[in-house]
Amino acid sequence: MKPASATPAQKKLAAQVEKIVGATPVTDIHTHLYDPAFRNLLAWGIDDLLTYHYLVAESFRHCTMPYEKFWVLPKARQAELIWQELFIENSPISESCRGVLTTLQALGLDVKKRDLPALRAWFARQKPDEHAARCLELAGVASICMTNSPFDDLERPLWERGFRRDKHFTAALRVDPLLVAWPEAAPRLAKWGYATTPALNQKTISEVRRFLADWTRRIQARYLMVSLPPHFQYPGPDDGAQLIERAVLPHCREFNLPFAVMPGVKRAVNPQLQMAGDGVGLSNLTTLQNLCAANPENKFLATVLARENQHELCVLARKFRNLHIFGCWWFLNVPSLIDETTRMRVELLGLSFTPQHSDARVFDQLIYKWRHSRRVITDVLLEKYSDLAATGWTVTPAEIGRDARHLFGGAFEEFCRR
Ligand code: HDL
Ligand code: ZN
Repeated sequence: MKPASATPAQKKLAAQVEKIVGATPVTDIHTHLYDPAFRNLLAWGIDDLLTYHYLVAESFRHCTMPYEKFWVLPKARQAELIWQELFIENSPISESCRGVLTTLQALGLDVKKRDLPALRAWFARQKPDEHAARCLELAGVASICMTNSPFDDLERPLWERGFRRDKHFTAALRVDPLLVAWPEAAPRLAKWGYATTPALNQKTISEVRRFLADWTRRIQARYLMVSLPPHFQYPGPDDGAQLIERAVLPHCREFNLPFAVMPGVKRAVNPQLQMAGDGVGLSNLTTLQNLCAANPENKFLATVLARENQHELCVLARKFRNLHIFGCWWFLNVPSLIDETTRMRVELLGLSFTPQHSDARVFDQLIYKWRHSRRVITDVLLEKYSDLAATGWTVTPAEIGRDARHLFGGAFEEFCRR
């Protein structure tokens, strides 16, 4: 809608949607952030922002330095290299670069000086807890779901010791090693006291369930989550499919937890990029269809990594009420694809989905990831409400608020409570 030609009613609706959606707090259902108790795992500040693996990948499009030479540099030097390549020698026009600038501007910093030392000095003066609270406020985020893996040697000991939880942080039990690398996972569980063997006999299956139950209780998991390669098949004879069928799904039914599946990742397509080296592949979503159809008592959350899988994912959500789709994940988390995906989802699913999660790894990123997504979601909602108004159906501010709360975590909470 062109503002110049907008009628008074259209201008009033636009102002209402802007204000209400802009002020609706978000439940961020998938991030890689940590409760402040994980102090040494919590990434924040300018050097973590600049060395985010998205920017590492983009900087190697220009940088000719040998990968191994880059990886041995101190983080601050890596950040300086990335700043030089992506911000000084080339305009910071990509979504990841723009995000850094959105965040710095929101924090009240002057980016036009292009003064990295000054930016560093500012962050050095910030107190972590106060800074985190400011980021939550500026991002409009009320609750953050972490990604918690018992297989992470840095994270596991703190959970085993126990700590006082911060009320803003919930947990999700990440089980990739169990499902995509069982032969390596089995001896680790055995070392932790679970009588597991690589052979998936009944004893092993019941011990895997005990492992899942112990960790679900320990972290108070909201859901279980796995990312899957494009070719993953269910049902199937593979260890992963067997463990899903005989351990994960019965566990999720027993604890009434959703199982989040995220197909489409090709891990380490360029291992020299380390965490930045993963790629994307077109998934066979018949796997997800089979999961939903064969397990009507289970609840499934799903997001996909390939743009080309998004339409089929939407149609699957229309077929299965035990499927709740969410987010514009990773390589899809760019304005053009958030717009395309959210528009398609609203047109096919109404409001019965969760349009976004941040996937943030650096605390400050919450600001840009949510400001950029909120902008797109607001514009899509306004257009759809305007279409309704053209039929004579005028949404009320209360209804706009209800819809926004639904999209920003309400639908997810409702799905989890079922
Ligand atoms: O597997 C995942 O949860 C992905 O989100 C990866 O962590 C990926 O590295 C990422 O950070 N994407 O945004
Ligand atoms: Zn993630």
